[in-house]
Amino acid sequence: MLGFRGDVAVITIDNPPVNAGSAKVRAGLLEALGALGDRNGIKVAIIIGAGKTFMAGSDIREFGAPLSDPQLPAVIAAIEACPVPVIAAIHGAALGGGFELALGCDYRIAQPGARIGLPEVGLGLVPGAGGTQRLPRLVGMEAALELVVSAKRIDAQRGYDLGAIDALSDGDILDDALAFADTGLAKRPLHAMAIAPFEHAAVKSLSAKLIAKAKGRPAAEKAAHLTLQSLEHDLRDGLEIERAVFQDIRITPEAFAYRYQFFAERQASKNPFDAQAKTIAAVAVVGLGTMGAGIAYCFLRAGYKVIGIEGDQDLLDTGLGRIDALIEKDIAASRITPEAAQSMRENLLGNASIEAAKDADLALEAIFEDLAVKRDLLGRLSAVLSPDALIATNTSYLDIDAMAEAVSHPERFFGLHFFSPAHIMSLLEIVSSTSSSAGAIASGFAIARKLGKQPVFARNSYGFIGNRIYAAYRRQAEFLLEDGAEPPEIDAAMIGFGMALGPFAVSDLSGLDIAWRMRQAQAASRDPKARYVRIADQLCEAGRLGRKTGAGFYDYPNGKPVASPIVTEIIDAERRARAITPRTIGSHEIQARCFGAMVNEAVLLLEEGVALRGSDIDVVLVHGYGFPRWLGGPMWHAAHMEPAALDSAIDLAAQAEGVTFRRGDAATALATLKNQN
Ligand code: T1G
Repeated sequence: MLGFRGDVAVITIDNPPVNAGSAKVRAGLLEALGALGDRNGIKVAIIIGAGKTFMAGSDIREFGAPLSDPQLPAVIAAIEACPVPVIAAIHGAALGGGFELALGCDYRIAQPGARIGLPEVGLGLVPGAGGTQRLPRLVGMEAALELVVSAKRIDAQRGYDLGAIDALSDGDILDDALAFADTGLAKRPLHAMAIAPFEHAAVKSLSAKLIAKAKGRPAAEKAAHLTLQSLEHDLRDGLEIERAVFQDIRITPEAFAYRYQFFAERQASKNPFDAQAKTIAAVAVVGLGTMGAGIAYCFLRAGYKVIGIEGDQDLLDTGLGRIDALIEKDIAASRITPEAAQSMRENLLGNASIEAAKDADLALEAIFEDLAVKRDLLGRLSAVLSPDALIATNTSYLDIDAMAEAVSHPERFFGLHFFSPAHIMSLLEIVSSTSSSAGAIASGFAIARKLGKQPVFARNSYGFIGNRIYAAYRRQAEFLLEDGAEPPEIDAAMIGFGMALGPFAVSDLSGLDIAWRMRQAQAASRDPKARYVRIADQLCEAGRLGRKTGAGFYDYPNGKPVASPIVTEIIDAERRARAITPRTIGSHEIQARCFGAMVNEAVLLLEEGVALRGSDIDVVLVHGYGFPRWLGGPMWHAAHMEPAALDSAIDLAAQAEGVTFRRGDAATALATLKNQN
């Protein structure tokens, strides 16, 4: 949309909700720029976004198919060719192609909190419209590399400090851009700028560090190379090389998987019920252990009032100390300002009695994972709270229908399953009991949004979505132990698959006792015919609970994990007791069996209605369990595997489990995903 304010042209991008740079937007921009040439007396042009943001980037939905003209580089070239200086007036976000469009302008003015950056590598892409070529000319090679390869977003204030933003606007962005336009601007295209001199060795090591941090993914490597290469080409050649790399990489399976996850996250974030969320201002968190303190901190950071409750004064003091330590840590890391910390402290009350919860809009329990203890607390809590206050449990696997029986007005009770560490992990399972109301679940989704968490809806099931799939994966890893593989081999194979950590390293990190308690709780109902591995139980009985006790599946002589002869002896003894002749098991079989176990459990969760959709399961596994994002998630990866390879993986896992897997309707579930772009 082209308008005029005196001798200033104002071009407005208007494509709700985030002004994604669709084909229509690109055509509109080109038309508006073309019209400028026919208009006399115009001395400056401003490009601005309508609604809440400048331009969120190119339209990701277009990347799976041939891109229609005009493509973004052509629009940016038209900006650089525009006879008058062009100002990008940025509010909200200028990301990816949005930021590249702004880099094509002669000047950039922004609101200090506006977000800028090149997130492409985080989508398995490289910037495709000049980001790797223009940014080094503006901010220097090191800062450009950091932004391109890390895909991180920065606020415009930081952009201003780096030289990417010319002026900051603390008022109306258009008014301030008009004022800026009146300061005698001249054309200043970036292609005329040279890249400031830099220390080559330092830049090369920075590049290597950034690529390693991105797990060496192809997009990170290519983006780093393109950025470094900007030094060797004039801008025109560099742009052509960059565009060619972008066109190739955007249709790779990895890029498809990343885009799938992007949209899966947003779909999972939508409240599945059409109901009003309750307004929540004050939250009582009962139980301030590691999890409870982290959860309380999440609520404080999001601006809620928090009543921290523990069983006695000592426990309360310790719990409040944990919260304070989290505040101090974030101040030290400049993640929060001292002023924000102060208001958090003012919003935090501690009390050793659950009576203090009486005015809370939501009470959340994060106490010991024992059903009887939780039921007792929930009964007492529901008597203290007002009848319309919500009650949530942070249990990670216990039966929330059994808990709901202890709650008066059980429709207000639901699960808010945080992942440890609660203040860092993004995933939040919103769990419905059979009596949870739509309003309670809607409130859970509203809380997740305010906490900046990634919500996924789940119905009640042992372990909900994530822990149930992870338990199947861990069982399979333990079968592999009995069959002949060693912990380091299994962990290495699963890291080779792409998991952030191997299953035994995870057990040692999170503590073997958590799963041990889960198994003990299940003992009575366990299928006697099902294969059951006792190795982990024996480690727990021997006090080897993981890193926190200095030993688990591994020894930690100097804090580093090493294979343990004690564990080897326990494994050998179990093999003998089972009359299993250990055999060498290759990484391919390890990966296939572990993956097959995950997929089978995932499909069963869909069949049972515990998960609403396969993509939700993928969001859970990527956000909560370190499943490689570049594979999209277990369901997406399964949907795109060779069918024979998938069948073999599930069959291998089933044979090892010793029961016939209810394979579930894998074909339907996976076919649905396969057709998603
Ligand atoms: N393309 C298409 N749809 C998009 C989109 C995009 N770039 N960004 C958001 N949406 C949709 C999203 O799916 C959702 O749809 C709705 O907009 C609101 O999004 C050539 C190659 C800007 C910070 O990576 O980070 O440019 O669910 O819920 O919380 O070099 O959207 O409502 O149907 O996230 O207010 C680079 C991605 C692209 C930025 C706003 N850009 N977007 O957050 O809203 S690649 C990005 C975001 C590129 C060039 C390269 C966020 C946001 P629906 P939302 P939000």
